[in-house]
Amino acid sequence: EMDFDAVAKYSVLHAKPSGLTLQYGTAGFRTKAENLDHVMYRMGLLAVLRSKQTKSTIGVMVTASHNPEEDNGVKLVDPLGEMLAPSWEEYATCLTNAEEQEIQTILSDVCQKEAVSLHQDAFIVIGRDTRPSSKKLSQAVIDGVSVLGGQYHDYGLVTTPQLHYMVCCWNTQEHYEKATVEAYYQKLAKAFVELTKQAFSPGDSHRSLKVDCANGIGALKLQEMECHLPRELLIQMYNNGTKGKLNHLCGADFVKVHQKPPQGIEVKPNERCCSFDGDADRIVYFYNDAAGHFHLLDGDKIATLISTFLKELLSKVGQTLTMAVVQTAYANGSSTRYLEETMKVPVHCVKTGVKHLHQKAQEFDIGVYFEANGHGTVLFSKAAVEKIRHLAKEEKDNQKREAAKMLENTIDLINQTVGDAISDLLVIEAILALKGFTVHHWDAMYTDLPNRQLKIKVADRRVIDTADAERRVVAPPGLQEKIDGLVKKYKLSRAFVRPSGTEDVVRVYAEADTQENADTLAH
Ligand code: 16G
Ligand code: ZN
Repeated sequence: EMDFDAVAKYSVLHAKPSGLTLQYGTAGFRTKAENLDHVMYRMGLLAVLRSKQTKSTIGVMVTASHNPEEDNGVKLVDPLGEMLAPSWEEYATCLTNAEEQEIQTILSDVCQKEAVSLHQDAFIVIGRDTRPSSKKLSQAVIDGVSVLGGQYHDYGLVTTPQLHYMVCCWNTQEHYEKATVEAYYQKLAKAFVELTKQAFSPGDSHRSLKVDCANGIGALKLQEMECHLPRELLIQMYNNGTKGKLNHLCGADFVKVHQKPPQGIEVKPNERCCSFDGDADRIVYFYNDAAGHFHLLDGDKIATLISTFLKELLSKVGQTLTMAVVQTAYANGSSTRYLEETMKVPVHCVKTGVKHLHQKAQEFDIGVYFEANGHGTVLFSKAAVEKIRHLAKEEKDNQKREAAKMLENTIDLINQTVGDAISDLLVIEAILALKGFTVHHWDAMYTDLPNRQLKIKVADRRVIDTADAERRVVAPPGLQEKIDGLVKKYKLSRAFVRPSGTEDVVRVYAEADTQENADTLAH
């Protein structure tokens, strides 16, 4: 039975500001922190129902990722560490916007529609980023969980991907004892050391990497990770949150959008640098060349590096596992072309948002997915993992067995639940070390087409409807024809518009043979 009196009593303590409506968007709820207390409480309630329904541990993460420090947000994490199912996103929106007296009815409706058995136990794990508002907001989540009799574990300060990983551990029988942040570091460190065994030889000079931590949680957690890593990898952290403001003039989103280095870090020529975002689920690399020109190595470059590495290993192992790369419309045309034509790796394009990429990537033995903004990971099917683990143990041919072992360590180094800046960093550093690549070698795999992104405020962005993985507009009528007409005027050109899922704007993307043409086309 649900204790409706208690629900009502606590709802008053977490009152909804009047007139406020919010939507569970691509990344959960996100807005000014002061408007989120009731949302947190109600997501605590909903998480309990979802946990009872799935008979699994559910996660609640309090963060607004790359958004300004004054913002905050929340998202629910489903049993295997993946994003919340779409039908439940609707319940989340409905519950969040309900007036206090409607809450009970909505909870009852969800229970009925989803056949939630109320006597089932519920277990919720909670995490938060370093925003000043996060602690109090996560306490509101706990209030919601407790009022419906749910049990919980509060992980406190963790990166978003760490929380996703914990949820997955709790729900996989064999692994639930590994549901600690310490076990996460140990697993990654072990895989990294084994994978890079052949890369670092004694007396080697250090491979150094400068990391811009966006003044966020990534700084704390990378510091903890670093204690477990071999000394050959020298990580220097900047924007660690002791001085600067979260995401302010730094972080992966800043670097990607402004195409320049973050503040707070001195970038010497040809030095390898990278930036995390505010909750450490995104990473992009960058460097300045000898002439002082800035080079960005975004999610597309990362996907290319990783899939090239995996493909080489697969061919050494002599296995015909299916592999594909999943991108969005924002992927640079050069990356798609390089993957398809040079690497002969199939590429699929899906709608923006991690859940769409994740879902598509699950269709292959090995699915590499990255958004250009630096969010991504690699998924290995259960069958592929079993096959690779078996070969790593039993294969008689030495070379094949060694390649299988490297694949096995790569699997263990990757956080398959969601994009993870720390795990992705280690995968990239391992591959670069093994290949003896400098950041310049990596960058030279292909040359990005010049591109431009703009955002435009319109009266109602919802009048724009898209199809074909957001690459074509189907409404309002006539708009696509106009875009086609403009695109035709330039070489190597491509452009699309789509309504943002996180901001009240329309986004414009254009690429062309020169920066000037990309800019003109976008404008
Ligand atoms: C969210 C998405 C991200 C996407 C971005 C697009 C998740 C966890 N995050 O941050 O993948 O790139 O939205 O934002 O799905 P937009 O719709 O405003 O362009
Ligand atoms: Zn993020």
